[in-house]
Amino acid sequence: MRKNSAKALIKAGKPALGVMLNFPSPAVIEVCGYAGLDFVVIDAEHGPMDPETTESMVRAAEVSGITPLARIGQNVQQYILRYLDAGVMGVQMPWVNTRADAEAVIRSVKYVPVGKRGLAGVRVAQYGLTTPLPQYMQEANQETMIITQVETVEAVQNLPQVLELEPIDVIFIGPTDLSVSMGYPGRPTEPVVQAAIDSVIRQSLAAGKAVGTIARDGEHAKQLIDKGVTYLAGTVVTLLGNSLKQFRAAVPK
Ligand code: 3PY
Ligand code: MG
Repeated sequence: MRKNSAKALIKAGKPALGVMLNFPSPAVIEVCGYAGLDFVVIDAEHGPMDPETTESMVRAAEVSGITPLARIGQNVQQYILRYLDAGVMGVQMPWVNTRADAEAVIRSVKYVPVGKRGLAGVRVAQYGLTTPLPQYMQEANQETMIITQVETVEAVQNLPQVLELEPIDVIFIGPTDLSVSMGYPGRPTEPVVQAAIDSVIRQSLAAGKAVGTIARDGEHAKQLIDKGVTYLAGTVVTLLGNSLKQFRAAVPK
């Protein structure tokens, strides 16, 4: 199986800079890869990408050398499996509120003995043509990434139990949904929401887990790195939209 360079950075304690992409464009993934980003999250929670579209987007990631991950809106083994088999190298699962939710993700993403992922000679296994399946399974368990999201009050409360689970690579804080859950809908910069976010960061780092969240822009990414966040996800629509607005503003109508 291919090496997951974004995972290698995170495991080395170095920042990995990527984007969330919530529309189906292999070409945009190539642009992100050639721009030097470390990972792209194909956002099938908020975007329309099915496993077939995802497979084309994964090919674009492989061509341009960026690690493809998928955010998947249903914590269901058979559903997750088809994205993994298409070639995504990790799963970012939203709404992981309990230890049981987190354990279900692990079962779906990892093969035995860690989990219960179903095995076949699928695309990500190079159709079983290049590497014997037992070796491929070991490599896949090593290279795949698990990112679980904390974005509700319940998830914050249950964080200590989730942090005990070794196969989880990154605890990702979803500031927008957390703001809703805390009673400040759409206002993640409220001090009380920020305090909750900081507390999740501190607890996760203390437990030896990497932390991720949304970076609005490069400056914000640097501030987050200062707090110990190493999985930094911009969003293509925000970065592209802001750049286009600046371009527009340079030549007013
Ligand atoms: C949130 O802010 O709720 C997220 O899920 C970020 O992508
Ligand atoms: Mg969310």
